[in-house]
Amino acid sequence: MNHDELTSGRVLKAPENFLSKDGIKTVVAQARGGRRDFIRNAFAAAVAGAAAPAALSQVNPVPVEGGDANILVLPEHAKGLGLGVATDGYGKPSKYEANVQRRQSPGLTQTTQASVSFAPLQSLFGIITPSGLHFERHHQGWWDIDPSKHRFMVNGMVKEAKVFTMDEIMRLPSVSRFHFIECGANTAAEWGNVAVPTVQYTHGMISCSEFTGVPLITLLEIAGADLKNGKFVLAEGGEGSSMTRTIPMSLILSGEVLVAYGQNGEMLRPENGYPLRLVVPGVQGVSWIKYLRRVEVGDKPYGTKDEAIHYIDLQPDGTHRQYTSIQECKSVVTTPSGGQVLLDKGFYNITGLAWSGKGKIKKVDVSVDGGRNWRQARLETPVLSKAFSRFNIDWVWDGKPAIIQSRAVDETGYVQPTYKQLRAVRGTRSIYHNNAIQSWLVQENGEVKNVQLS
Ligand SMILES: Nc1nc2c(c(=O)[nH]1)N[C@H]1C(S)=C(S)[C@@H](COP(=O)(O)O)O[C@H]1N2
Ligand SMILES: [Mo]
Repeated sequence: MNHDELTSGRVLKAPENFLSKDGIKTVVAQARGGRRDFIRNAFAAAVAGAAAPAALSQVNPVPVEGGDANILVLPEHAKGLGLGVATDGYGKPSKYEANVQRRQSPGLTQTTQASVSFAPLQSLFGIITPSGLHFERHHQGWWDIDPSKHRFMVNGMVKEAKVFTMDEIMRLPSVSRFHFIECGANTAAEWGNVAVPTVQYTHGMISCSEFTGVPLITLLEIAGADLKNGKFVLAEGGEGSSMTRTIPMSLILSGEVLVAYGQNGEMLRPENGYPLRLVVPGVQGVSWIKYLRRVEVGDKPYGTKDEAIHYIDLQPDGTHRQYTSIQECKSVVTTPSGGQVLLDKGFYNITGLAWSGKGKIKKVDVSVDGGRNWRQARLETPVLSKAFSRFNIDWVWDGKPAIIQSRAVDETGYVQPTYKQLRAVRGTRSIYHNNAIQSWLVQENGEVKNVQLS
C-alpha cells in the first residue's frame, strides 16, 4: 500500500456521530477549500525531500497562505495555565463529543418510560460500551433505588427462604466477566425492509460491559435450593413493570448467571438496574432482570406475561415460538455505516463488532461487493465468550458504488445468515432475533445508505 492510499481517505461523521451540524460545515469547508490538496502536495514534496525546511520556516506564528493555522499558530492552551485537579469530581467527556449520545428512535413509542434508547455504535471503539452510553430498555421507567433499602429474596423450592441486603451480597466471593447484552428486538424494524438510516438505530439495542457480581448458584446454595428437582428459576424486577422471566437451571448451574452490582469498574448505573441486576450471558436482554428483588426456584417454566404475550416469535405458518432466548451469532460494520459520508477515495479502515450468544467468535469475513467476494477481517484481542469482538480490515475505495457487509462465524461453526436465508425460515413479520447480514451502500458521492439485497 502506498502513502497516497493511506492518507487520502476520510470519513465525514454523520451529525449523530460526534460533529455538530456546524462542525460538519467546517470540515466540509476545509475539505473543499483545498486543504486536502495542501496536505497531498506536502506529502508529494516530503517524498521529494524538499518540504521540511520550507514548512519549518513558516512556523511561529503567522498563518501562511495555503497553510494550516491550527498547527502554525500557537493556541491558547499551549500558552496559558490549564484547569486544576478534581475540577470535576467525576470526569465527563470532552464538550466536543457532545453529539455522542444514546438516542430514541423518533415515533417508535408513545412515552419515554416504556421505550428504548439506542447506543451510538458508530462512535465507539474496542469492545466496551461506556456506561453512560449503554442502551436502555425500560417497561415502566427507571429509578435510582437506595441500596441500603434494597433487598433480594430467594424462595420457592428452598430449605429456607432468605432475604439478602446489598451488604450481604457484596461480601460474598465475586467474579468479573465481559458480556454483551442484546435486546431480543434489536434490528426488529428491519424484518420487512430497510426502516432506519443509521447503525445506531439498526443495531444499537446492544452493549458490552464488564459485569461484577455473585454467581446466582452461590445464593441458591446459601438458601438450600433443591437443585435436583428445581429445574427453573423465576427472576423478578423490583420496579413497577412486573418484569418476570424464567431462567433454566442448567444456565445457573454452569455458574454463568450472575447477580451483578458492578458494571465497568463501578456500581451499575440506575438506568441499567442499580443496585442489582441479573446477568444471563448469551440470552436476550429481557431476561437480564433489573432492580432484581427476587428469584423463586420451581420445577416448570412460569409462562409469565413476558413469555406468553411478548417475546414470542411469529412463524411463517402462523404459530408462535416460545422461550427462544439465545442471541445467535451476528455482526455489523460500524464504519463506514449509514449516515456517514466518505469525503474522498482512498484508504479506509472498515471496522465493526461481532458477537454470539453461544460462545466465542471464530472469524468475520467482509465483502465490499454485496457478498460476491469475501476477505477475512482481523479479529482484535481479546476474543471473549458471549462478548463483543472487534474486527478491522483495510479497504481502498476506488470511488465507485460499493456494498459493504460483514458475516460472522462462531465457535460452534454457525454462520450468520443473509436476509434471504433468515426469511426462508422465519418469514418477514417477526419482531425478535433478527441476526441477518447488514448491508451498507457507499454511493459515488460518498454517502452511505442502509440497503437490503433481495
Ligand atoms: N426490572 C426490569 N428489568 C428489565 C426490563 C425492565 O423494563 N424492567 N427490561 C428488560 C429488557 S426488554 C431489556 S432489553 C434489558 C435492557 O437493559 P438495559 O436497560 O440495561 O439496556 O433489561 C431487561 N430487564
Ligand atoms: Mo428487550
